[in-house]
Amino acid sequence: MEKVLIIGAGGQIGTELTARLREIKGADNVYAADIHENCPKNLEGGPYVQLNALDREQVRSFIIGNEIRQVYLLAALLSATAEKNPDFAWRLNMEGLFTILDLAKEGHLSKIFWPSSIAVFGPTTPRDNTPQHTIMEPTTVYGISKQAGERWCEYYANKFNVDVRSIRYPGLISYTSLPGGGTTDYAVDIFYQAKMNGKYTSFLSRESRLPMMYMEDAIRGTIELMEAPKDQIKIRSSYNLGALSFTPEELANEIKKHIPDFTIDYEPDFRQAIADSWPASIDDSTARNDWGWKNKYDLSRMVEVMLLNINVELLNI
Ligand code: AKB
Repeated sequence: MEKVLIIGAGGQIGTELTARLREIKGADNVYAADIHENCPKNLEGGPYVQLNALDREQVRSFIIGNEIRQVYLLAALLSATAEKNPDFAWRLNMEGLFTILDLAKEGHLSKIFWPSSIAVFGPTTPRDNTPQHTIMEPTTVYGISKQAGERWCEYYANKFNVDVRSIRYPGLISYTSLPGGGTTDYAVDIFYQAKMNGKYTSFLSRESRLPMMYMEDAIRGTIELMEAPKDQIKIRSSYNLGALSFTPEELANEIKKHIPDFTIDYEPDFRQAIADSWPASIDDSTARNDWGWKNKYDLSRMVEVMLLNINVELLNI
């Protein structure tokens, strides 16, 4: 069993991915890494190491010294936070990637996962059913870093035969940990506010349609992509993955079916411009054809599961 390292394991994707990979591969084979000195509660149950994704030498010596063979590099600043700190966002989102790509090029790693995002698209991209290959002129720091990262992944795959695999994640919705600084975060926040206060003020307008996905689908898709035979992976930049597509108003209406008194109002802020530059829905036929991607959760099932499981105490941790 190849040893796996998840860098940025304490984030929204990382906590669930770590848990699932430990179930599949055995807890001792899956190392969680994050910037915190002590292991966060939700990463207990397997090895944990404090790593700074920007410390190239620290990351290199941990991977080589522990004979890690696969890396999921999740440490990144998301779209809204990145706009507030562009220099750091660019560094964090790019430098760690080169560290990992170089380790794979040198033969230390057999496989890499690196997350991209729908943020690689921009206002000139066709918004509906956005194709795998299309115009990409991102206008956010996050989007620019993800697009550049995609180009480098493809370059290392073509030039040095690096087995790098990637997904352009849409907004991800989950209840086990909170999202951190994205434009799609409203679609998680709304559940906590609905449960605690019965009302929500959305920072996106009522008609802002964005691609979204329930986390269980995202984790399953990520692992299926990583486990697929190498010759099925034809895209080495990043795969479009579609699932849901809804507006804040549509989500609120679905929540009202469970909490009839729930109300929503709208106060768009700087994140509106980011949302306006992104697709409304995604054409994921390439992923479906190449390695069999298929989402399972629709809007009503996702809302049902979220309302059943969210724990408002998570907000105080
Ligand atoms: C964000 O909103 O920044 C992220 C993303 C779509 O990549 N959730």
